[in-house]
Amino acid sequence: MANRDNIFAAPIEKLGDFTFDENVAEVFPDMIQRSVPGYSNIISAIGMLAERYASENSHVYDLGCSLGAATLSMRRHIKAQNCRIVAVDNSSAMVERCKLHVSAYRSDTDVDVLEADIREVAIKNASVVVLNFTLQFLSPDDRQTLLERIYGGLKPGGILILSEKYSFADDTANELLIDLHHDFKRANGYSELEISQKRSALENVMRPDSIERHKERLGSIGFSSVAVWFQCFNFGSMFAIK
Ligand code: GEK
Repeated sequence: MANRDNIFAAPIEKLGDFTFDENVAEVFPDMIQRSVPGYSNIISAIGMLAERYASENSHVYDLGCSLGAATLSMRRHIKAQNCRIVAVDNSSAMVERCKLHVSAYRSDTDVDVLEADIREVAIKNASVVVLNFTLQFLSPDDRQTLLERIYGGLKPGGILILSEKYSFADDTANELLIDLHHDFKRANGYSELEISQKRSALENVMRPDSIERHKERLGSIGFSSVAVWFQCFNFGSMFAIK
């Protein structure tokens, strides 16, 4: 069974910014499952989309792979021959564990797990690129540059799957969706203290964009078909096809 996330359960005197360290990696499956509405559905659908879009002799990227949930889902589904999955994360604690998960099963699809910054990793010959709740941790300029590089590295007809927490321009809608997300966390056993401490820790490291902003940016970079295929409260996932 996954270790339970109680990182923010006791009062923390000096609450620093959230980091993906050893403590977080240890409880990550439980944390993300209880914090991100629809996470398991998204992971399953990433596998389904990879099955459709991964093409022979191409690369499939999982950028900000954490423990490799999307990588493993894609590897289970990909039928194309000679496809290589490249899973990247800059947290050594995550990468170490991800490598163990990946090596636990054999598969015809090879996986490279790299400890690297996704802003620096070369993206080429890609049929599928996954950014599953990772882009939101980059600065606005870095978001733009990375998406441009992904577009450049995708083969024509290739797909980007981009899952994010969203903000909403309408204040009432924004507050309601944030409240519903907090209800979701309460229902999953998080206390008021855990919810508020996590919110403060994330404040400086995660600044969500609106769905409109995402669509506008992807469109201006050149992606042709952009659509939200999943949304629950202020979390969702879109695809963008080159
Ligand atoms: C999943 N996709 O389970 N370079 C590399 N990795 C980074 C960078 C960066 N610049 N910035 C953040 N990360 C996963 C979940 S979690 C989402 C992704 C969350 C990594 C960071 O180390 C962490 O592992 C991941 O992005 C974000 O499908 O915790 O909300």
